[in-house]
Amino acid sequence: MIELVKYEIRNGVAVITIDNPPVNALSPGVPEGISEKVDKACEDDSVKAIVLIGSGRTFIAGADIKEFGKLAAGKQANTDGLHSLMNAMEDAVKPIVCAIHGMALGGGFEVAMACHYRIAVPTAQTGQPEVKLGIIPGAGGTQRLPRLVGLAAAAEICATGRKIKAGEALKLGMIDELMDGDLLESAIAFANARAESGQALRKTRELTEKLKITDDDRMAIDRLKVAVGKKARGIAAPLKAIEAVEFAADHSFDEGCKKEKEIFFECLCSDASKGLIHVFFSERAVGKVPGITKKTPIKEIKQAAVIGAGTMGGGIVMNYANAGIAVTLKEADQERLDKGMAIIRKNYEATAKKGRLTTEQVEARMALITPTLNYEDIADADIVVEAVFENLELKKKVFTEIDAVAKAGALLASNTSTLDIDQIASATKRPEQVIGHHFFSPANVMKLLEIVRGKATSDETIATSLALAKKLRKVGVVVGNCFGFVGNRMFGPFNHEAQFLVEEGAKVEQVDSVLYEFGMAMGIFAVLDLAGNDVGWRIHQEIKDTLPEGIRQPLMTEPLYEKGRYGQKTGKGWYRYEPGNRTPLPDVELEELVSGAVAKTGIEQHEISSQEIIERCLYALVNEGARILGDNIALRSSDIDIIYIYGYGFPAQRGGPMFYADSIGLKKVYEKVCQFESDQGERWKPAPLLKDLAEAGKTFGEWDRER
Ligand code: ZOZ
Ligand code: NAD
Repeated sequence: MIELVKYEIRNGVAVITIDNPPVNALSPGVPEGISEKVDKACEDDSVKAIVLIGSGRTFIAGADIKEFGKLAAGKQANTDGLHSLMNAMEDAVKPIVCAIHGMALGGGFEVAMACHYRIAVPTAQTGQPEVKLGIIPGAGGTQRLPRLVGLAAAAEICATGRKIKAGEALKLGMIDELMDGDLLESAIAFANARAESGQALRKTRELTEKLKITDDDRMAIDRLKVAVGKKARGIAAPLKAIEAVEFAADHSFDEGCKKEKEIFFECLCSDASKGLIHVFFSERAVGKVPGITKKTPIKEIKQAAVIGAGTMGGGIVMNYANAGIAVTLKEADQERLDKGMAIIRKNYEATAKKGRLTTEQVEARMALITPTLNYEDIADADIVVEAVFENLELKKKVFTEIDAVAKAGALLASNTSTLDIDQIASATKRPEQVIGHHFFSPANVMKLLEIVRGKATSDETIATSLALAKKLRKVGVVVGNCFGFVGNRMFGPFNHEAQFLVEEGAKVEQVDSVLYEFGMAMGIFAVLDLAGNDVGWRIHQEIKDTLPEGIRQPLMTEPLYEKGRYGQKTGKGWYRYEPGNRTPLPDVELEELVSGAVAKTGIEQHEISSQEIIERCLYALVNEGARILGDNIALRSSDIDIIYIYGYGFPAQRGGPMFYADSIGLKKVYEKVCQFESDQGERWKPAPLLKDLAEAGKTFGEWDRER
C-alpha cells in the first residue's frame, strides 16, 4: 500500500509529510494519515512539536476534486471527518507548525489554518479558490479565515477565489512568517522555539478579535456584494461564500461550520458546480494527445516572427512579447506597419493606465518587438506565424516566401480561421513543420489557441505548439484540418440559425439578450459586429461556389456588406453605434433592411419564443459538434467544450455546449433536432453520433471515456 502521509522525527520534532503527487490533494487516506500521525506524535514523549509539510512541488492544493461527484451523490462519507481532523489538530497538546511551499489552496489552506502556526517560503501562494468550482470552502474555511484576517478580507478572498502571494498573506495574517532558505529546517527550528516558549497554543477557531465588524468592513462587504453580484451570471457560490463569512460575525464557530456545510452542499449539488468541475478537468485533458508523450522532442522558441500587422497580427505579437519572447513583425506596407505598432503601444499604455503594467514594463515589452518590411529579418526566428488576409492564394504565396528565408527547423504557423492547412503546407518544402495556430480575437486576451494539425504535421511540431501555448498562457487544443476546424465550423450553423431567427421575426436584440441571459459573454450579433461583417462576407466569397444546393443561406450577408454595415468599425452593422461608443443600439434601418430582404422570399414572420432561440442556436452547435466528433476533427467532446468556453465566451458554468447537451439529455436533444429537420429541412439532419448516443441512452462524456 502506498503511504500517502509519512512520518519521521528530526531534532525532537515529528515531521509529517504529505506525499500524494502531483499536488498532494486531500484524497481518501490523506486526512486519515495526517490524523493518525498527529496522534502518534502527541503520544510520543520524545516529540516536542510537529511540522506539517508537503513533498514535491507543493503543500496541499485542496480537496481531491475527483471525489466531489461521489460526495454530491451522497455515496461517500460527508465532510465531518475533515472537520474532526482540524479540530483535533487545534486541540493537539504540542505545537503544530505548517510549512508552506507551492500552493496551500482550498482544503489545503483550511488544514493550514487548523495548525497553530504557519510559515511559508516567499514564492508560496495561498487562497480559497472553491468559488471557481462553483462551491464555497467546506472544511471550516469561511469560519477560520475571518478569525485570522477579519471579515471584509475573508469575504473578499472567499468570494473571488484569487490566489494570494506569500507577501500579501503575511500582511493579512494568513501566515505568521516568511522563511528564506531550507523550509523544513526553518520549520523545525520554529517549532522547537514554540515548544520551548511554553506559551499557550493558538487555536484559530478560538480567536475572536478580528470578528468585530466595523463600519468600514460593512461598507467594503456591501461593495463586494454588488461587484460579485454583477459578475455572478447564474453562479451562486461567490455571494453564498460572503453569506457564510458574514455568519461568523455573530455566531459560534460550530454554528458557523453548520451553516457553511449547508451552503457547501447546496452549491456542490448545483448545475453551475457540475459545469465548472467539468471545465477544470477538461482543461487539463486537452494536453493529452495520442502519440504525443513526455519523450516527444520539443523545440525551444526564443525568437518569433509574425507576418501581417493587422487586428490579429498585432495581438499575436503582444502574446510573444508578454511571454518575454523577442518577436519581429513583418508587414507589406509601411503605413500599416506603423499603424499596427501604434495600436500595440496604445494597448499596452491602456493596460498601464489601469495599473496592470508599469511604464518600464510597457517599454520592456515594446523593446522586444522589431518592426520590418523585409523578409530577411525573420531568418533567425524559431517560429513564424502568418496573419495576412484570409485568402488561400495569398497565404500560399506568403508561405513560399517564408519558406525561402526561415531557418531550417523553424515552425511555420498560420492563423487562418478556416482555410486548408494542407494546401498552405503544400506551398513549402517542409510540410511537417507547418501547423495552424488559430488565435481568437482579441488575440492578446482570449485564452484559446486552436492547434490545427495537417496530414504531414510532425509530432514534434504539435508538441512544441502545445508547450508554446502554455508559455503564451493560452489553452492549446489540438484539432483536425477541415473548413473552420472545430470552433468556426460550429460557429457557422450557430450564426446562421441566429440570422434565420431574425429573418423569421425575432429582433436582433431579442436573440442577443436571450443568449446573454443564458450566460454567453456577448450576444451573437454583437460578436458579429465586433469581428466585422466584411470578414464574414469575405469568407462567403471564398466558399459560395462550393455550397450545397438547396440548403438555406442567410439573406443578410450581401446587403450588410453593400451598405457598409461592417459593424463597430463603420459605426453600424447588426446594430448602430454612437461615435466613440461601443454600446450596441437597436437600429430601425437594419430592421427595414431585413424586412426588405425577407419580402422577396416566402418567409412568414411570427413571434419567436426564448425557448426557440435557445434550442435552435444551441442545438445547431451541438449537432455540428457531434458531426465533428464523428469526423475525428476533435479528440473529445470535452475539447469542444473548452474551445467554446475559451474562444467564444460560452458560459463555463454550463460546462460547454456538449456538456450542456448531456445535461439536457441527448435523447431530448436528438428528438428536437429531428423535429427541426422535419420543420426546417436538411440542414438539421441529425449527426450520426448524436443519433447513436441518443438511441443507446449515452452521453458525450461517456463516449469520451470509452474511447
Ligand atoms: O492544479 C492547480 C489548481 O488550481 N488546482 C485546484 C486547486 C483548487 O481548486 N483547490 C480547491 C479544491 S476544492 C476544496 O478544497 C474544497 C474544500 O474547501 C474542502 C471541502 C471538503 C471536501 C471533502 C472532500 C471529499 C494547481 C495550481 C494546484 C497546480 O497547477 P499546475 O498547472 O501546476 O498543475 P495542473 O493544474 O496541471 O495539475 C496537475 C494534476 O493535478 C490534478 N489536480 C490539481 N488539483 C487537484 C487535482 N486533482 C484533484 N484534486 C485537486 N484539487 C490535475 O487534474 C492534474 O492532473 P493530470 O492527471 O491532468 O496531470
Ligand atoms: P487584417 O486585415 O486586420 O490584417 C491583415 C494584415 O496582413 C494587413 O495589415 C495586411 O497589410 C497584411 N498583409 C497582407 N499581405 C501581407 C504580406 N504579404 N506580408 C505582410 N503582411 C501582409 O486581418 P485580420 O483580422 O488580422 O486577419 C488575419 C488572419 O487572421 C486571417 O487569416 C483571418 O482569417 C484570421 N483570423 C481573424 C480573426 C478576427 O477576428 N479578425 C480571428 C481569428 C483568425
